[in-house]
Amino acid sequence: MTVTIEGHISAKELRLAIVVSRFNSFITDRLLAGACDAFHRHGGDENFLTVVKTPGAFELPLVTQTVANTKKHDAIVALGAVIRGDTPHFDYVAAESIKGLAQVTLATGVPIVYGVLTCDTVEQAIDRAGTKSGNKGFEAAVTAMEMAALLRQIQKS
Ligand code: INI
Repeated sequence: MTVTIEGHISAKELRLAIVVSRFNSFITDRLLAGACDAFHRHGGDENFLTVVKTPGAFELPLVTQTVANTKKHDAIVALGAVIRGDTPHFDYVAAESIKGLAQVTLATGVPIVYGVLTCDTVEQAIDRAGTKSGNKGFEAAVTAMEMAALLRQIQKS
């Protein structure tokens, strides 16, 4: 018989950390609001939610790693907004944040969901932070719920 393992989407008893960068805070505040909204709408307990703020997206990997190593959270959502400017800085920050977070999730075994916008324009970022294209923070929090449940299911099976 085939065994199919899938994570359900619920925040009940989920210990969630959200690590969010302050750079481009007019966008990241919206992502944070979306992630918190998802957590509460799916039955999350305020006492199980931790929010940690970093200066920019470049700092997300180290801070997320530090949070993950406390082993106090079932999943972590990393939120940020990297918006292209006139210099190659965008490429370095975007590349390092995704590379670093991918390393942290594999090294710690804690599900880390990448909710960092990488956009060419401010308009694109606005679209993804609660207007035309939904809210990436909300989506990232839902993915974190599924990943936490999925890993738990795999360990139980
Ligand atoms: N940080 C961001 O989160 N988004 C950006 O768009 C950005 N740009 O373009 O400069 C940015 N830079 C700051 C960076 O994350 C670090 O905080 C900084 O370089 C200090 O290490």
